[in-house]
Amino acid sequence: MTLPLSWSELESLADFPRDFINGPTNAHARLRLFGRSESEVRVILYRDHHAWCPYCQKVWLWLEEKQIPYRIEKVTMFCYGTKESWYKRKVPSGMLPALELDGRLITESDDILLSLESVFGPLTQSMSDRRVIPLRQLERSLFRAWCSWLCRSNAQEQRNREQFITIVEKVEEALSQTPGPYFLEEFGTVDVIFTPYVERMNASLYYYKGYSLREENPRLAAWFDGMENRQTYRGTQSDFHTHAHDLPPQMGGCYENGTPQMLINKARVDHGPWLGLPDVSYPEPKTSRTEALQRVMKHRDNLIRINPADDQLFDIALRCALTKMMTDQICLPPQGSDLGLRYLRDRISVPRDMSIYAAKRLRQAIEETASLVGDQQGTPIPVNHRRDQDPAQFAKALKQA
Ligand SMILES: N[C@@H](CCC(=O)N[C@@H](CS)C(=O)NCC(=O)O)C(=O)O
Repeated sequence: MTLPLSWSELESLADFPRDFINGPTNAHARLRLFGRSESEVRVILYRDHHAWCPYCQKVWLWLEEKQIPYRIEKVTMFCYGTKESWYKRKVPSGMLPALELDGRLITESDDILLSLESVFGPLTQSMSDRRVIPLRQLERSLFRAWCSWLCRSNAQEQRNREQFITIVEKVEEALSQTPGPYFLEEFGTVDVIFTPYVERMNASLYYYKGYSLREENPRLAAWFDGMENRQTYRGTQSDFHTHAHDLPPQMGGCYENGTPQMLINKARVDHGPWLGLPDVSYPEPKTSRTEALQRVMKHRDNLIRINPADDQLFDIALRCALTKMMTDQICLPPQGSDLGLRYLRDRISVPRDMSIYAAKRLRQAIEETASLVGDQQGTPIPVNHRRDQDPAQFAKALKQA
């Protein structure tokens, strides 16, 4: 048993310099320049605070791939808080994403991409290319089949599953038309359009239906691997835990089918071990623990303040978990801190807070530390809303600091 490191000792281990503006794709930047000058910015992307909105991910990835200088304004989604009044004046429906291009406001993600490509050129292929249009339609068919399986009650479970798998076979067929991993010869628009929901399908069907999209379909597996070779995708990529719990309020509910495999998968996503889940397959970067530590250090006062546990108790418990993560030494947290630790474990959001491997390392260290003192779980994650993640709460805690 070891004593927890102090905050200053931890600080000295949290050396993880990053350039949010010109470096690799990341969820924290408010400005992206790709080495260009700020005066060249013609675009503002309005996307959601937590990077949960799938249509925002589509536009985000497109801008990153094309390296268009842009500004980012973050907006609250209805499911986790109150829509900013400045945004409602701009977009009365409150819907995301929206984009300003040379001061002109555009909504609807497809219209946004069409406008962007008319000014900056297509991302390899145009949205209206004759080979792209049927693939865009296929993406919508896949989306509808997924919604029917995931979000309707289990009365027609078998039929909905079969319908989904029939469309997945069409996707496999489409992917097999070219030798590389992507939909067409080269990476392009179609891959960006498929990304947000295929990522969410992989996570949600694993968790709610015991079906592993990525493992059961070789072409999709190769496509995911191809996507993960791209820094742009890695920066926007989420994980199973985040999606399993961000989707229910966005989709109006997700139905568990209760099969033995589903129950095993759910337990694994919620309680670990998180390394080895089929939500990522590129090798773990050496910096994952340092990244996790650096992100916690940045927000530590807030994390302690909003945690349901007593501040002093949680301060020690959190340092125990971070000590475990950084040194691999067992560090006994105070009695009764298991609940607060697991509250935090359940609220690490990827890529909002950190990248996928950093989150896995942090969750693992928290869980191993909590399990030394008990098996109390944190307040259950709500399914009808996620106001436990209201960014205003975080901002309020920041002001009080
Ligand atoms: N057809 C629209 C759909 C956009 C959409 O459904 N946006 C959702 C989030 S994914 C939204 O903004 N909902 C309001 C909210 O959640 O605050 C598009 O392609 O942009």
